[in-house]
Amino acid sequence: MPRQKRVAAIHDISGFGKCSLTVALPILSAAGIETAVMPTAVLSTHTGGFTGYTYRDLTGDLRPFAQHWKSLNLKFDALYSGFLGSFEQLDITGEIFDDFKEAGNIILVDPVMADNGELYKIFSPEFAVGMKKLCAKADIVIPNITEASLLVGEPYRPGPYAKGYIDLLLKKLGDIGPRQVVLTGTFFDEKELGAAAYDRETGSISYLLADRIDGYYHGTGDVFGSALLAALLNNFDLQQATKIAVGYTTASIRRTLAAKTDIRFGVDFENGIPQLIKELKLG
Ligand code: PXL
Repeated sequence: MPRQKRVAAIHDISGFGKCSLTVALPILSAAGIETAVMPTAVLSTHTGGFTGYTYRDLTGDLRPFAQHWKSLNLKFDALYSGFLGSFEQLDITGEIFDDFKEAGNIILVDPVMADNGELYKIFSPEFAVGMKKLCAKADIVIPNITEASLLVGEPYRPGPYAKGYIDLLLKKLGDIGPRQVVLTGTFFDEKELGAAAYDRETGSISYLLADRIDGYYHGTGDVFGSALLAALLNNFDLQQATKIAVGYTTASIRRTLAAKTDIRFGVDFENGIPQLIKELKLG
């Protein structure tokens, strides 16, 4: 039996509306990975389309969490950050990466801050500058196109995209520091949508696309990122892991569309877990 892998997931916990930790924890756990959680904020729902949500910022807890984990001599095969609850958390998360980085472990940053050409209302433009610094410490970054354009200072364009634009974003993101980049929301025509994966060291770029489903569903970036990390930690390479994550996310969206669920409520990723486990060769 190989040693069980362990992840530290640094995201918010939104009580309702399936995203961040309520998605990362079940997916990674189902994939056999021990998942320690460091909540960055506690909300009653995510911020996408709901009003009146509660918001408890946990900035003051992050360093004490990390210090306690350090005192226990905990080691992580991956650190996975997503939605951060305040501007200060960008630097604190960077310090946590420095503390827990080891040869061979993976720092995966999902620079959650924007979508559809716009920064989320709760973030200021300086947040994008701080996020770029955090991405410089990552081994892998997984932005959507809006986040990518903010990080590299290219104008945001709505799709369908020219390959040249996607490849430019990938290369400029690699220049920030991470060896690998996965760009979500990539599409070249109206029929297919998925992700582009780039490895700066080998120079390889691949496009992993699936049939496109209309509509914007909340939390899909977190479903994608969690499945991608689950596959990487189960020893799939970047291209294979991206393919698995695209397939899993698309199937989750398809079930949600068929059920006519409110798009703010998140996607039905749960009923895809048995299939994901098969693809990860765990079942
Ligand atoms: O899925 C990204 C995300 C995570 N957490 C919170 C959010 C969002 C996107 O809006 O609001 C609280």
